[in-house]
Amino acid sequence: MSDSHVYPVMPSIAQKAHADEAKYQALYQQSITDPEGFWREQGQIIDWIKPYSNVKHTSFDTGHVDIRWFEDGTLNVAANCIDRHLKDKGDQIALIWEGDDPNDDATLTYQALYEHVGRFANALKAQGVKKGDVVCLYMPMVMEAAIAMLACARIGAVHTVVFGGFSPEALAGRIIDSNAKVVVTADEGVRGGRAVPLKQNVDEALTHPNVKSIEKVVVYQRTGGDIDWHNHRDVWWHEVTENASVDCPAEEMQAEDPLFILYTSGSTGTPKGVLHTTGGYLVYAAMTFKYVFDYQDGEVFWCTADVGWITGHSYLVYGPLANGAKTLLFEGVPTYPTTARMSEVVDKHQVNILYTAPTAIRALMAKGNEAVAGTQRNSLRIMGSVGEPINPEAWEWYHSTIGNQACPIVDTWWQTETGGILITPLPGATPLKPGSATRPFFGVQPALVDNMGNLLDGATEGNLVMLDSWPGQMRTVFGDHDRFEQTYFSTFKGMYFTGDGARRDQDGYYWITGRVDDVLNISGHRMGTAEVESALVAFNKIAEAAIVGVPHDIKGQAIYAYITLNAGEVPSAELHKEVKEWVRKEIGPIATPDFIHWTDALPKTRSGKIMRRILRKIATGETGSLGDTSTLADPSVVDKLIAEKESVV
Ligand code: 6R9
Repeated sequence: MSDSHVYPVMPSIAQKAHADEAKYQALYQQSITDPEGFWREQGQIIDWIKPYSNVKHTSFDTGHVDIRWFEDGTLNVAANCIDRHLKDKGDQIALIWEGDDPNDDATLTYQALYEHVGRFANALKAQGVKKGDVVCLYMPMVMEAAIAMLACARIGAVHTVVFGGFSPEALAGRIIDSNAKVVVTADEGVRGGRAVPLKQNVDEALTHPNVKSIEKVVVYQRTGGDIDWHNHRDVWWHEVTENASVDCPAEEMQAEDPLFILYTSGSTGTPKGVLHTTGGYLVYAAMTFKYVFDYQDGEVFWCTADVGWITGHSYLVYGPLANGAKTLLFEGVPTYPTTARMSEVVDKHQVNILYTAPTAIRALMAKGNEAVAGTQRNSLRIMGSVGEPINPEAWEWYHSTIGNQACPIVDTWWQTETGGILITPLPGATPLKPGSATRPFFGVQPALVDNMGNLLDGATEGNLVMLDSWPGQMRTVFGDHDRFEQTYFSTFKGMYFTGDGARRDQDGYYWITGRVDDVLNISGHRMGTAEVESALVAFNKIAEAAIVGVPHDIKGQAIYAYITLNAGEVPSAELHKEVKEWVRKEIGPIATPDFIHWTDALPKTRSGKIMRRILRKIATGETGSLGDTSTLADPSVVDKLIAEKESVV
């Protein structure tokens, strides 16, 4: 990479930043040579009820994976995100809400947030929720989503947020696995001018024969649209909070008590319940928020992610509020009602820090200057990117067009499993290279290994692993510790395997190349090929299916589905539609196949394994480099597939 592509640190940013280069180097060194001492100090970024004496107790040894941080300390997350700011910031804004309709907005001060959370926490208790119970949140992007998360944290209940775009079937699966006692939802959500039937989806999910744990459904009235009502089970948010006391003591939690479960897709099986705990998660979310976004008192921070994803947990709610920040929650989509909506919101609320995803940036870039029409965006100081690799063109456009060439871009690499950002620039410390997530955050030890697990030195490419733990790391797969070990610690012994590949350049910068397992990244959303395949084969006309990802200009990746029908069924435009509808219903719109390739036979080895490598090449048209096909049970299927590709839509 030539120097012309390096953006040096801006002196104006470095001057007042929480960390400049010298400080980054010093703190990073300390964090690696003396992790105990480093985190003992940094753990003070939050308030503890009972101070910790043990800092780090972690093992990545297969068979004995055990991760504990600040183990003997106690604290409450909601008290850290709200109560401790009341004295100095009670009348300052905590939450800014921007509705789907540009005329709808609202704010809550820290004092008002305290009251709302207290009331809802008491309401949850009155509905029978106790410390340790799981509460499922299936919410639109309204302030009540954040309030409900914090109310759970306040009383020691474990929340599991399910993205409002998931289907009743997917919601049911998560309720069953987590054994949730209560669902909190809204009558309808609103996105891009359209209503999303959340309550109806909950009703449908709860008819699933294996959903047995739900006792109550709390419904927030967002639109007043028509919904079915079940008197024995359903209660209105406004009714249960009406007479509830504001006063709700914050439960004293152990550092390793669960805070939340968040389901995410992997390369095999059903989505995994990623479990995060209380102390380490909050320390890590708070600290990364402060340093990565260089948050300065009074600034407005806008993370465009939905609360249904980890980014919404760590950088819409917990990280910002733990720092006493002003955090903006947006109900809508970046291009509604106008292409310039994102820029308009930046101007309207004078956003200082904007955190969004490459897929949104590429969608706006495709519209050119329309995306900034009539806006200034002069309030912006720092911009971030997350969710997938950002291509240098999109980076440059984001930098010049949205950011007026005035803002450093932090390309933050991390995962649901990591709880917070692991590889990232720091605005006041790191020279930027468009397309590179750059260097590790404090306490993070990335490494690259070959397929045998040998550590690779210097400028090279390989599988991205972590050699040691950090406080925000997931602790287990909910209810299945073996699966946790199998998934993350068995591929390369003694190391956490991320599932991503990466390149490291001569300056030690990391360039994430994407997943090396069977996980797709569609518009920054993770989707396991196995998950989509099992939804497809559950359709009564489908015999077999294989999914691969193909490059897509805006979404990053698109879903290409190879489908074999049952005997007697014939492909048709009608069936094409039916199949897509089916997947939307089974998982949700984000899993809908973009291309369907009807075929009679998939390329299989003699032992019956589908050779995805070949399917990937055929789907992307790289048929000149198919590699060895001699191990196929029937090599002639390859020519057939190539010929069929002509008619794929
Ligand atoms: C936070 C989040 C995790 C996967 C991860 C990787 C991809 C995320 C990235 C990135 C390149 C970045 N990913 N950030 N790839 N550069 N800055 O997205 O969590 O939904 O669990 O996805 O997303 O492939 O493994 P999650």
